[in-house]
Amino acid sequence: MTKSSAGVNGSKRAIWAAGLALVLALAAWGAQAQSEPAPLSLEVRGKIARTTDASRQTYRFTEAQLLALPVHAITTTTTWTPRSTFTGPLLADILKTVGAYGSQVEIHTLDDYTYTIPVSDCDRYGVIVAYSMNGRRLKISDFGPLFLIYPRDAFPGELTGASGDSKFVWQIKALIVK
Ligand SMILES: Nc1nc2c(c(=O)[nH]1)N[C@H]1C(S)=C(S)[C@@H](COP(=O)(O)O)O[C@H]1N2
Ligand SMILES: [Mo]
Repeated sequence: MTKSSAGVNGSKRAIWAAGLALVLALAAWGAQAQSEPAPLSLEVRGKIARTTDASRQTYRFTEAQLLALPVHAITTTTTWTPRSTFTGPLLADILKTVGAYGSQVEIHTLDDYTYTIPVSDCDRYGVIVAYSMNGRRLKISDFGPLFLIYPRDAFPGELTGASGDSKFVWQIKALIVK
């Protein structure tokens, strides 16, 4: 090999190495972004006695506030997940925090699904607003950031089938108390 061709090969290798490093860095960054749990937040409006905004319409929970509520667990199968342990605050504690005085809760999601449940489900089933499944925070692509969980395995007659499934609302962003 002559001196000049070694120099050309060397700089080609350097360009390849730089390209490879860039591709690896982008792949690592992509994997990191994907594994990041979605930040938690929740807006509650409607028949509520306490609010956090200037116009007194909305109680906006921050991630810190949601994580500060007592943590409850429900272990159950759902139509979409094998038997798993879900954790998060009781819906009842969220409603208590905002001073909710209605009888229904209309749930709104990031994918614009809307479903209304009776407040009485809180007492009957101990419904939780889960942010974790088996100790891992729910990603938006995996029912997160917040997933309404009922103890389906404990009430198979009432909570399985199409009418039960519709209560398992994921990607929750807001609650309207009616
Ligand atoms: N965020 C969100 N949650 C949801 C839904 C939805 O479209 N978006 N569909 C609900 C309804 S009506 C049913 S029956 C079940 C079933 O949803 P799937 O058929 O899309 O799996 O999820 C419930 N939870
Ligand atoms: Mo449904």
